[in-house]
Amino acid sequence: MKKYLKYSLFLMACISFNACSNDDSKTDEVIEEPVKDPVISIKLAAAFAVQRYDVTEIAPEVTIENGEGKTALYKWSTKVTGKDGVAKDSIIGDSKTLLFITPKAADYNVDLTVTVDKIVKQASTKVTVSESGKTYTAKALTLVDFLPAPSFNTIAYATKEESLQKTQESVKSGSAVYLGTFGGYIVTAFDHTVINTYGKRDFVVKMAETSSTAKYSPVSIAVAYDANKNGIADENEWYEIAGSEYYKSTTVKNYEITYKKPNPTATPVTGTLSWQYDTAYIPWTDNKGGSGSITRTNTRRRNNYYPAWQADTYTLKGTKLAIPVKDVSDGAGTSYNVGTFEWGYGGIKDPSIDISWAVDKDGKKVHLPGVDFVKVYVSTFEALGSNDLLTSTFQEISDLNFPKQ
Ligand SMILES: [Ca+2]
Ligand SMILES: [Ca+2]
Repeated sequence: MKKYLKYSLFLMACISFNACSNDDSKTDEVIEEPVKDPVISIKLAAAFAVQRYDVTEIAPEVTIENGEGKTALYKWSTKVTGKDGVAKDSIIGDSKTLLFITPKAADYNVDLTVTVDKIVKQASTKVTVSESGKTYTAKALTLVDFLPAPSFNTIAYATKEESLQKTQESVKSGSAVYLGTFGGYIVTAFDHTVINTYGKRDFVVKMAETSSTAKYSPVSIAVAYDANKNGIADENEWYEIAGSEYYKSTTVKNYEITYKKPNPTATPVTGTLSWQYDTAYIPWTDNKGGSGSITRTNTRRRNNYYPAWQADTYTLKGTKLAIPVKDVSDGAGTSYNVGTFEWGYGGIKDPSIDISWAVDKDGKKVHLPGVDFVKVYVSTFEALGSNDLLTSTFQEISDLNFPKQ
C-alpha cells in the first residue's frame, strides 16, 4: 500500500512538472518581472477580558509584504451554537480593528482572517466576557430630552421641567408622546449599548397613530454612542441614520425653523375655505429665506398649538425631507394622500434600523459598535388642510437583538 502511495505521488509530481514546462515553452518570449506573493503576518494579543455590553477594542498588528496596490480584506468571526446544537462561524466584523461587544457572559474564541489576493492568514484570540451585575431591559426607557414643534395636539405643560417629568412617565409606560410638526423631537437612552449586530438591523422605532386621518408619518432618527463613557450624549457623538431619502436632491440638510408664539389677543385671519380659522396663527421663518404661517383649523380652534412653556420664539433643527402630499379633494383641502419612505425611518412600514446606516455631518458612513441614545425627530413640514398639520407621535424604541432572559 505504502509503495503504491509513493508511486502515485511520484507520478503526480511528474505530471505537474510536465505541465509547468509546457507553460514555460508557450510564454518564453515574454520577459516578466518575477511576481512575489504577498506575505501576511499578524500579531494579536492572546486574550481579552470585558463585561457584557461593554466594548473592547481588538487591534491586531498586521504587516503585509509585497502587497503594494492590493487591498487587504478582514473578517472577524466567532463560533455560535445554533438551535440545532451545531457550532457555526458567525461573522462579527469586517474592519481591521474589531470593537467587540456582546450581550452574553461567556468565553468567546474570536478568529481573524486576513486575505490579500489568494493569500490567507489567520489568527485567533480569546475574549472572556463576564457578568456586569446589572439587569437590562430591551426598551429605551430613560428620557433625556423632549421638545415638540407646534401642533394641534400639544400638551400645555407649564414648565420645561413639567414637560420632561410627564413625558418620562409616558416613555416608561409606552404611552403616546406628541412631537408635532418639523423639528419636534424626543431623546431617549437605553440602559445598555444596543449592539450594532453585523449584517442585521439593530433597533426598532415604534410610532403611535396620530389621528384617523393622518395615522403615521415618517420621522428621522439620530443615534449616539457614548464613546467617552461619561453617560452623556455629547454633541460630537451624534450621527444621523441616512435612510432612503438622505441623498435625494429634495432633502435639505441643516434646516432650521423658528416658530413665533401666537398673540392670544389678535383677531383671527380667516381664510377663504371654511376650515381656515386663522391663517396667520403661528408665523415661522426658516434659515433658507422662507417664511409663512401655520393655520389654526376650525376643528381645533380651541387648541393651543404652541408649547406653553416656550419663550416668544424657538428654533428647531434637522434634515428636512420632502414627502409626497396630494390634495384629493379638488383643492378643498379636506382630503389628502400622504406618501411614505422606504427604509431608515420611524413611522413607516418597516421601522427597523441598522446602526451601520449612521453617517457623520458630511454624509460619510461611520462605524459604531452600538448606540446608547436615540433621537427621533419630525423631518417633514406639511399641512393637510382641514385635517391640520402632518404630525408624528412617538411610542417606543426597542433593541431588536436583546437576548431572551
Ligand atoms: Ca447592524
Ligand atoms: Ca459621551
